[in-house]
Amino acid sequence: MSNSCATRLVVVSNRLPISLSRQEGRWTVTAGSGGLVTALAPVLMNRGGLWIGWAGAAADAELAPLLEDFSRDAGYDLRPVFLDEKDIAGYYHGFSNEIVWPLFHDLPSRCNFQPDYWRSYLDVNLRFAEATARHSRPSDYIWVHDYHLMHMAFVLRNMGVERQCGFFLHIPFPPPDIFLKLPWRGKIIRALLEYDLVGFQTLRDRRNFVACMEALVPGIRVAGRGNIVSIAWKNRQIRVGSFPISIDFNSFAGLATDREVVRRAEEIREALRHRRIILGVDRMDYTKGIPERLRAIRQLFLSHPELQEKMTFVQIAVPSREEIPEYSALKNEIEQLVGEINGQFTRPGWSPIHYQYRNLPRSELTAYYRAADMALVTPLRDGMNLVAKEYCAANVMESGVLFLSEFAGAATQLQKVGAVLVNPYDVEGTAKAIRRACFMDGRERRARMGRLRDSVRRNNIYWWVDSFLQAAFSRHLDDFPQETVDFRKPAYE
Ligand code: ADQ
Repeated sequence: MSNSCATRLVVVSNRLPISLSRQEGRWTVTAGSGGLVTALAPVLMNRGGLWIGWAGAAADAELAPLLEDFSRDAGYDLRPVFLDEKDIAGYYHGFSNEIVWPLFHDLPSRCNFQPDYWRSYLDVNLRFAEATARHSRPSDYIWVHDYHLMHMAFVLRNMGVERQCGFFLHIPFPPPDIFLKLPWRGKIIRALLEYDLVGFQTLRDRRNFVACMEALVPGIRVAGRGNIVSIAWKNRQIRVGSFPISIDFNSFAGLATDREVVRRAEEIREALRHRRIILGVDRMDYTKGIPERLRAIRQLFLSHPELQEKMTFVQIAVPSREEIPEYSALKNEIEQLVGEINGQFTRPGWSPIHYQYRNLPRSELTAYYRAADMALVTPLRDGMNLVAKEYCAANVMESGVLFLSEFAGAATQLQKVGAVLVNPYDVEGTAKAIRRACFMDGRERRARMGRLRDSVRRNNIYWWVDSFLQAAFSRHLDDFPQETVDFRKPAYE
């Protein structure tokens, strides 16, 4: 493997890839477990790279030695950015999650356009830029993640710090008629143009971004077609592309064949008396379409009473952003709907809906994926949606059916290979699609799931990192020295 690439990767994201917990009055640090960490850690580890982000609630003095210990074991460095409660309220809950999140998910009526939030966003982006300037060197490649830090490259350049900078947006980018509602629209678009490469989940997002830019920035020129286009602006070339994110396929598929997970999946099926299981797994968020999905389930049992007692819908929701009033209102709405539907249909020994509001360990979640006959992934709008891909990876028996919202980024890739597309707003249509799938021939189900799994296996998280880095500075993952494992080789399949 080539050792020729001298570029060090510096990842910047809102949160560091760790989780902090306090036990008996002392903080402990463990590695984070998300897909982004799994994909980027080997690259960082083998280059001695760096990750910059907010560490969570611990104080500066307590944190430093913990991060040093973690870095020694992980093989890459962590540098914290410190945020206080005011920052979290204004920049994180405020600008990021009460303005950008709803607006970019096409829900402007949920936005709270408070001017103070914008000032806090700029202030925190400045602090991230200062930390990046302090800890990076000119030859580094800075890869900034997500909507919390859209302004960072702009601030860096204003500080006179020259670095190659790439940005990836994990959520959708809205069309001009939505984006133009943002009071700070011109500033955000111009700030994004300070990156050298801007990556989106889908072609649609990239096109929306280009359309907004054309509406707001006079004098730009767009050249090229296909996945990556080039933009000429003020003597600079900016590249803009689509890079659909994915999961560590082998890790999910491997876990699904683990003896404990197989046993647990069987236990779940037995507990639900071997009825067909339809599964929903989401962060508790109004973009995920959970109430609409529950109404589709109610419609299914109303229109097809013969399916009552034959199927159970399991909804697992992980708590999220509970400090924001919209999220606690959503939780109440969902709990009320679950109560109503269960009250309407429950019979001795059968409840139509099993609802869990908690974070599950990865192995337990995988057991549910394995046990489920169908997955209902029906967000109203989603950048990608990793649950859809995780369900396919864990469906090692290749007998499951994936229902996927046409408004999830994942639909762009998965509709062609076997996902059943639904419009989440169409409660009757979704109920009909579920009923049709109940009678889907076993061969068709296996053919669809086989194709879905092939697609996710090929276009996995390592492929995603590789495509972005290749577009960023013509490097493949293979160009990073790799000493321990070849993480792209299937370990067992
Ligand atoms: P999210 O909005 O968080 O991500 P998603 O892509 O579905 O959405 O990822 C959710 C993750 O949470 C999955 O990995 C899933 O396993 C996990 N999860 C869900 N419920 C859980 C539970 N009860 N217990 C434990 N884990 C649970 C944002 C964007 C997406 C984009 C991703 C990645 O909104 O569109 O796909 O980033 O770019």
